[in-house]
Amino acid sequence: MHWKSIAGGLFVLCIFFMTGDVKAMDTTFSLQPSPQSFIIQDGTLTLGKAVQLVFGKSVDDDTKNRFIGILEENGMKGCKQADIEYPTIYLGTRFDLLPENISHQQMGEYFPEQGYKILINDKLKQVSLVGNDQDGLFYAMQTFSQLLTKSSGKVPNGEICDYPIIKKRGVIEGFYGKPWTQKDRLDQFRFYGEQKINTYIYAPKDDPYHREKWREPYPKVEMQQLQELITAAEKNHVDFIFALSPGLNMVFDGKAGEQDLQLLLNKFELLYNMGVHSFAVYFDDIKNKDGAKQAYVLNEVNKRFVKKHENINPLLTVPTEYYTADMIQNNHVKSYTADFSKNLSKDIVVMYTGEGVVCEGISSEALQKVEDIYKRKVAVWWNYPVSDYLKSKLALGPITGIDDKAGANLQMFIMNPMEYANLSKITLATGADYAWNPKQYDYNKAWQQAIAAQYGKQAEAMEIFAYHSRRMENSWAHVGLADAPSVRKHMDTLFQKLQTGQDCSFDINLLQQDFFDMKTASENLQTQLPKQDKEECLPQLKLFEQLAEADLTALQMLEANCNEQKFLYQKYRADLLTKKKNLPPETVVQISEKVARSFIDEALAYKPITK
Ligand code: 14T
Repeated sequence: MHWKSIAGGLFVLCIFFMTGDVKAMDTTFSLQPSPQSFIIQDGTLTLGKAVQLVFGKSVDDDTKNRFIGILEENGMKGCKQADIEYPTIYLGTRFDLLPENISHQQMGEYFPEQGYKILINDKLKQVSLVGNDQDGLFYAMQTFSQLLTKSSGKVPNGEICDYPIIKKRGVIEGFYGKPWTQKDRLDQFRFYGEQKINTYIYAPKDDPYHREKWREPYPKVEMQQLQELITAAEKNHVDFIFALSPGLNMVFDGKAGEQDLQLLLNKFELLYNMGVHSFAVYFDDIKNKDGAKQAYVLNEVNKRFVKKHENINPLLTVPTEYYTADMIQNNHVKSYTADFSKNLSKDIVVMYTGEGVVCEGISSEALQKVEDIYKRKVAVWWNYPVSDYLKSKLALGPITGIDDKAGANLQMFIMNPMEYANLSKITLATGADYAWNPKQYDYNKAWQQAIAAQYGKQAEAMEIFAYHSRRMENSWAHVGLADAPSVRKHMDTLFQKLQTGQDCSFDINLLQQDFFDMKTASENLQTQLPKQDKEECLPQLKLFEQLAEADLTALQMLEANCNEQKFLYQKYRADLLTKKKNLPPETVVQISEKVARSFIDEALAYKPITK
């Protein structure tokens, strides 16, 4: 059957493109997450004036409306009639009748979960988006949306064949501090849809009903808000996982123990009835370390709740010893972890954070070690960009350090973000890219793409700012790329040349440019950033500007030193000391502490002219 003959029975819609400026075509189409394969052929299909839409039978109204929304966002307008003259966009899943030029066989005999194909053919004036399942079709739409925006409606002939490597890619609102607002969360879910992030775990440490008052049901208003979130998550193909952290005061024994278990089940039941299909019970950061009893509670929840309901995903947990250095001592599995892992039902999913709470990365050997202890595949709870343990600093770098072999084996990759919802998105977009395709992941490229996509005209300034705020480090936490390594290198070269008496005018110029760029970036961001983004980073932006100014003075001072201009040197030195004194303490606000900030002291310490 010719597919146009079935079109009559399907939803047919005509969309007009509004004419706008046609930008030069970007032939790289830096799509994020990066697709598994994108073959571009000669020729382009111009979706210039109007398109007709043909939806397969399996496509639901939400998906249709979402696609129409995507077209409208790209400056197109719907109209009621179809016209064969116009290019056609077909949307469906493998359960639908497909256009005759894309037989099921051609779509691949085996379609991975959440996979999709996009075919673009200018001769046939046809675009086809076919998902393996509803998620796949949704992701095809998201990819097509990016392509449409980036090509300004002139899409290249070709074929995208795509599917995720890590099947559950997500975010856990699991930090200490001010929980995200309702508005933040709704905005995040839309963003997750766009980034193909499909999991959100509700576990804000400072929501009293999640931890301290876990027994109590949510008041009416909170219930309504949760309902709104659950619905919004579903619309964006995000699995909303509801978590409780009862460990602060849960009773495990006797009648009181049974009562507490029942209260937990009651609370889960309420959320199940609101449409939640995934649940978690967390035991991190508590005093009680009875592994066997914690496992008993989880097994009971599994037996009496998860298994009793249809359509529920495996139960999730995090143990009290949730990082390797805490599970193992002197090469022996500690008793808590031994008891917990031995007793825990095999179908309960265990999350862990790596070698440490906040650590450099995860190798596949390290992952294997934990999987050997737990005798199951484990999930990763990744503590970046979370900043609750180093509140003065923002984590604005890419996800790094988890090797691609480990990644390919993960059944779940979940990031713990900052309490700053908008600024967390830089890292989250890179993590989405990583999890979709760990082998092809390029953290620099992913990071630049994320900033470009999120900050538009301010991208350049944001990249300079974020470049100085990536490393998160204290006595026990070590994660993220170094802050501004290229600037650090310029500084090191300068000092080296100064010391050996070489000509350093070139290096002074390089650094001067660095510092000017920092100052300009900071000024631009302070006036141009959207309100919420600005609020989330204003202290760091102001400090960044102060540091850039102080660094410029430090540079002038070093130059005067070089030229043995004693008077000038003393003047800049006094100026620099004042600027240093006016900096806020590092415990309050912090950025580029080993580069922009330490340059001040390094310059002051460099062979002062005293004579
Ligand atoms: F269970 C976990 F996997 C986990 O990471 N728990 C907390 C988490 O809520 C928090 O956001 C994260 C980063 O600070 O680390 C855990 O909490 C800690 C752990 C510490 F060892 C906070 C401070 C610590 F010193």
